[in-house]
Amino acid sequence: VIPNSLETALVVARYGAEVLLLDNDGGTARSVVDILERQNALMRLKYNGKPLTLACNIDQILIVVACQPAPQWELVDQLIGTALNHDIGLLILAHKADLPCFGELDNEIGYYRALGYPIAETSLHDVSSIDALRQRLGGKTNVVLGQSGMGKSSLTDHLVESSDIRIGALSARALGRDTTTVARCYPLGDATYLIDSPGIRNFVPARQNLQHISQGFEELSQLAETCRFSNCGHVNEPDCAVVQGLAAGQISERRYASYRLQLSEYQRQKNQGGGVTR
Ligand SMILES: Nc1nc2c(ncn2[C@@H]2O[C@H](COP(=O)(O)OP(=O)(O)O)[C@@H](O)[C@H]2O)c(=O)[nH]1
Ligand SMILES: [Mg+2]
Repeated sequence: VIPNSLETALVVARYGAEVLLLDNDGGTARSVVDILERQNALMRLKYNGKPLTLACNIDQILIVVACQPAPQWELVDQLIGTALNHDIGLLILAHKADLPCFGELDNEIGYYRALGYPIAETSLHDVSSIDALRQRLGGKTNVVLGQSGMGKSSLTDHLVESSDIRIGALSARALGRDTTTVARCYPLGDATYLIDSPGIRNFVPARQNLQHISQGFEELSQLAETCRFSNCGHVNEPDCAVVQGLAAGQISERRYASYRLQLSEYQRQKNQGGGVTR
């Protein structure tokens, strides 16, 4: 039995060697029951530009988006790409469904739906939507990601408080001074975990090559098959099927702009010689 093992687990999860499972039977002593091999790891950049593990051994990324504050869809695209690159499951949460502006999400959500990504509409004010969400988290280690203000922490609190697990002393406490950067892992029972993430402005997508970027844009990749050059970057190459498809409305302007943004970020990181991580 390791005292304060939740804190230990947070440290270990964060520094990324492995994940500890907690046995919280009885709620007093917490023991480490297993140490897992690291299957995947989500990184963020530290201020010195070095990568730091945010969370590891993730089964499902919950991408939270709401109409308020104004959503940054490029971030949603980036997170979709991250899940696909890591071969981690993804679930897009169209959250705050109770807000009058909710319909403003329709276009983009509809676009993602057409691409085949799973979507759940949730609201803290709609118990059944949270129950349905809980079903989709079962047996998995889930991490909530998304821009600040989308409702990640309140959603996490809600799920934790309404779970059967007596969280009490297990409530994840911030680790010292790092309150804004630490991810917190909450057990929801039945081998289900939920990790709330802090601000992800410095979130580093694991993109080592251009394929990692195009993998996040399936509609673009499909068109790319008929580009003249197999290594076409879809910017100003001749006979580019993507640029033609854009003109023909087969890919949205917004998604294409998002692709271009990732492309330039990737080039910038590469020129700096850092930031590209596994
Ligand atoms: N109307 C509405 N507001 C919500 C909902 N979920 C969260 N919020 C609010 O959104 C704001 C930001 O929530 P927070 O959890 O701090 O977002 P985070 O930055 O993503 O962790 C808070 O004022 C919450 O009360 C919801 O389902 N409906
Ligand atoms: Mg938060």
